[in-house]
Amino acid sequence: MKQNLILSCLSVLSFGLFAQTSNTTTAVKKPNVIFIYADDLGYGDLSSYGATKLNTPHLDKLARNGVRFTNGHATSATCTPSRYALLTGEYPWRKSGTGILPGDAALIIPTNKTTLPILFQKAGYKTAIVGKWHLGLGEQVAKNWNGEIKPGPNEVGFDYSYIFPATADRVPTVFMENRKVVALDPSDPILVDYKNKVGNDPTGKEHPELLKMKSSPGQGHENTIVNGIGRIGYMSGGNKARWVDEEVSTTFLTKAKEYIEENSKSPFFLYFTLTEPHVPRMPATMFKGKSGLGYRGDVILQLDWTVGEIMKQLEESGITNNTMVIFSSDNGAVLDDGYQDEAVTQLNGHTPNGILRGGKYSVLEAGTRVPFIISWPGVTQQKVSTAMVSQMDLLASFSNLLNQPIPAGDAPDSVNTIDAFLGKSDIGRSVLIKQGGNVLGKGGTLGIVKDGWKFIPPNNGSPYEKLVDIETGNSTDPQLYNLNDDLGEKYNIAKKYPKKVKELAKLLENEINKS
Ligand code: NG6
Ligand code: CA
Repeated sequence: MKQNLILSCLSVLSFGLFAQTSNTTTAVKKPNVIFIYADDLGYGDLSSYGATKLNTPHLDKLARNGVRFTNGHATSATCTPSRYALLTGEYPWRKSGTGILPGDAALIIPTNKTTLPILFQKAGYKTAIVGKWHLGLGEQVAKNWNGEIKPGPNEVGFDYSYIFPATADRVPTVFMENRKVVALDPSDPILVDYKNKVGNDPTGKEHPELLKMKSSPGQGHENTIVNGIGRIGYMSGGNKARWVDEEVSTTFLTKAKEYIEENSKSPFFLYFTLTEPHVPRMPATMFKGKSGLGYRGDVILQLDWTVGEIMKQLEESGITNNTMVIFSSDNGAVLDDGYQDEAVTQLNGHTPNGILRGGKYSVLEAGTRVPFIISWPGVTQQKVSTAMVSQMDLLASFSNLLNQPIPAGDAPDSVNTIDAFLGKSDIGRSVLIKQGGNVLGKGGTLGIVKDGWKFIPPNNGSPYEKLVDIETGNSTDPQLYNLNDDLGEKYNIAKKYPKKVKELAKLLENEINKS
């Protein structure tokens, strides 16, 4: 009781604080912060980013009211490493084991370092994750899914978690609330295995006739069938706990809205990580067929609607003006990523990655340059910003904004770019390293950008990922592009500018050796 009183006094005291940003000193309130993370949404997938075949009014409104970045980045071209960097402020390639994780992986986020949510906790915030996790759970691969599983999100800074463990195409296809599977019947325990079949559930390989959405050949989505969809990995039991894909997104939305409503009186940080438009794309029934572009288009419309519902909730809770909403994606777009869902055949001229070259998995721009929007009414400028910003820099930037120092050694690669994030400056990072990947999560070519010049060192990786029909950016030749004039990376000018090549090659090497 006494403690509660002290805590509430403290939070009243800390409600108004002075934050010193790099160029300006401004008195700011502690805003609520909602980070909305799309999964595999490309640079050209929103109408505010030039899409003409899809209309995304809610995200467009957010972009109009805030800062829309044209040079905003995930660190990596796949999910796990981008999310690792966002939460830890460390380039993922500094640490092994940060590639795309299977659904039974152990937690890869250190529990003794400052993470983005821990920073918020220290600044007096309540914190939550609702949505896709994909950073591993527990201490080891072999684990009992029927009891408490830790460490996980609750051990790395989230007071509350309502997640699914990995990706929607991976078992176990269940929700977890604060370390436990939701709606688990103890008499029907869950078993998960990524190597050998467990239990008697039919697999997509043995029974393709049971599938409501066919898997693409050779992409591995042909193991246990859940809700008529073949998954990566094998699972048995937990029948009442298994999700219905059509309800995944609305479940997360409901949980996020509840969280906002319940915490509207205290500053909170909500990490709201949607699965759209990652495979398997299975929109809520009311969105099926709405876009005319197949389910990939439909789930993007649903994603946009979801953002609108969150904005409505902020209005209803009376906290619109004191809430910063950040929207981005963990990597670029892919069409056929494992299921025959008409993403390719119903594309109708839509360009998911806009004018960018490559796509998900690629070190070329479309791998990591993504939609990035920040809106905080009355504080962020209303503008389009060309500042180079990275999701990894949110940690150091919030450290600055909230006047909450980061202990030495933590978040080593995160740079304070708060003025760029708020639209007060057009100068973001000068240097950024980008990480490609391959379809199995291995490898990952690094490229470097400095002041608009981009260099990709020569390497022996495959130049083309046939399974997903995407150029990777790998080449045995050194590649140099001037993104200021050639955002589509059409002209390799390495031969013309050997000095630039040398400078960037050295810089990349130095950055890599820093760890
Ligand atoms: C790949 C999967 C792909 C998708 C991806 C993860 C194959 C051939 N492809 O390994 O379907 O699940 O991993 O996507 O297995 S991510 O956005 O979460 O990184
Ligand atoms: Ca992703």
